[in-house]
Amino acid sequence: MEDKFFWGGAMAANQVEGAWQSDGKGISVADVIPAKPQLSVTDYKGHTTISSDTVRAAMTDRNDRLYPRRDGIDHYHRYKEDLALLAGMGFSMLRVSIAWSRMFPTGAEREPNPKAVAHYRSVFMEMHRLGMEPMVTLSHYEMPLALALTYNGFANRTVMDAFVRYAAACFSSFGDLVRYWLGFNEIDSIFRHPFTSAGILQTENNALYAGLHHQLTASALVTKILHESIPNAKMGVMTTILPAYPRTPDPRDVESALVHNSHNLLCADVLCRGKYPPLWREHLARDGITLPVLDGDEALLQEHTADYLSFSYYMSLCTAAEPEKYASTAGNTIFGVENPTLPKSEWGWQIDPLGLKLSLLTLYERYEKPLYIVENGLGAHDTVTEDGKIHDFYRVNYLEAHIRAMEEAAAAGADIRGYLAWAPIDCVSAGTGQMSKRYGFVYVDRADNGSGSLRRIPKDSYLWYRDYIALHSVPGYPPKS
Ligand code: BGP
Repeated sequence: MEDKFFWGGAMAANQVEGAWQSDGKGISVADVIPAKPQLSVTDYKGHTTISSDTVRAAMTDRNDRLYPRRDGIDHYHRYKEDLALLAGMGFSMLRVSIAWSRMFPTGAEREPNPKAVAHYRSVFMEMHRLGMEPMVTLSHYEMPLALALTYNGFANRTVMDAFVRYAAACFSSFGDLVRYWLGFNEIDSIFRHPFTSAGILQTENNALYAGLHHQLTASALVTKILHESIPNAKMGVMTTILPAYPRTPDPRDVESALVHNSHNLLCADVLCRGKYPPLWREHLARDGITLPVLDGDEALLQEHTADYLSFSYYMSLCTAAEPEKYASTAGNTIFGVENPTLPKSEWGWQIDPLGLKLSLLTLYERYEKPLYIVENGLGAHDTVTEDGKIHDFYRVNYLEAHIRAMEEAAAAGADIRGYLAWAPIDCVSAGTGQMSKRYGFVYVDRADNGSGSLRRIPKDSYLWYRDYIALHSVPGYPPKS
C-alpha cells in the first residue's frame, strides 16, 4: 500500500443519490425510513428502532417527502457536476458507497443489474479523470428491503451469502477502477440501529449477535475473495469510534467507561486481530448466548484480517455507574452522560478534537495497522446570505481543530493515511433524515420538506479546505515527530 496521504471526503449512496426506483433499483431499507426532524437531540431512544408495520406502510406510501432518502440530492443524475465541485478542492480520495439494491434489486438475483454496473463504472471513471481515488463502501445502510423482510436481514446466514455474492460481483465489475474497499459502514452499529445496519427487524433470540457474527464472517470472506481476485486491492474495516470518559474518578464510573470502550472496539478487535476478544467471549458465555459459528468461520476470521482500519469520529461522551444522576446528551445514534467540560453541536454532539487524537493513538497502539479517518464533520444549520454566501466559520473551526489533532497523533507516531470529511456536500442526515443538518463544503438548496432548487453553492469552508489541502499535500505529510 502506497504511503501517500489522501485528502478528501465521504458520502453514502442512500444519503445523496435519490433516484430510488430508477434504472431497475430495488427498494432498500433506507427508502422506508421516515424523516424524524422532531426528534429530541437529547434522546435517541425513539430513533433506532422501527416496526414491521411502519416498514410495510412505507412500502406503499407515495408521499416521498416523508422519506427524504428517496430523492436525496439527486446525485445519481448530477454526479458529474458534484464530482467536479469536489475535485475543485483538490481531493485525492473520495469515499462513496454502492447501493446494494441497485446492483441486486431483491438481493436474490444471481447476476448484477447491468444498468447499475454501467452507472457505477461511469462514476468511478469520472473520479479517476478528476484525480480522485475511489474508496468504496459495499454496504452503507442500504441493503435490499426484500432481504430484511424475507430473512430478518443478517440474522439469517442466507443474507450473508447474498452479501458475498454482491461483493464478488462488485470486485469483478469494478476491480479495475477501485483499489480501496470497505465492507460495512460502522459495522458495530448493528447494536444501535439494527434495521438500517443489518436489515434486522425482529431482535429477539440473540438476532443481533447472530447478525454481527454473519457480518464479521462475511467481512473476512470478502477480504479473502478480494485478495484472490484483485492483486494489491485493500479491504478495510470501518467502525464508529465513540470514546467514553468516566463522569467522575469513582472507580465504578471508570469501569463503566472501560466496558463501553471495550464494546466500542469489539468489531475492530475481531477484524484486525482475527478473533473475538476474551471479555466478549466471557460476556456471551455468562449470558448464555451461543453464536451461529460454522466450521471454518474462525479460520476465516483468523486468516483474513483487514488491511487497514478506518472509522468515523464526531464526538465523545461520558459514562457513569448511575447515569440517571447526570444530564444526558445526544451523540451519533447513541446518547450518553453529558461532559460538562466540552461544547456541543446544535444537535447535542459533544465536540472533542483531543478525543480524536487519543482515539488515533489508542487504535494504532492496539492494532498497528494503517489508519484512515473516513468520517469527521460538523452537522449545523447554515444560512445563505443576501449575496448568496454561506459563512460557515464554525465548520472551519471544527474541522481545523480535528485536523490539528490528527497531525499531533501522527507526530506521536500513528500511521495515518487519509482524512475524509463527512460529508463534502450537504446530504440527508442518517440519524434524523434532515437536510437542515448540513455538513458540506457545498450547500445544496433543499429544505427538510423537500422544497428547493437543488442548486449547489460552495460555502466559505470550500475555499478554506481547498487551500488547506493545497498547502498540506506535500511529501512527508503528516510530519512525524
Ligand atoms: C455516521 C454515518 C454517516 C453520516 C454520519 C453523520 O454514523 O456513517 O452516514 O450520516 O453518521 O450522522 P447524521 O447524518 O445523523 O448527522
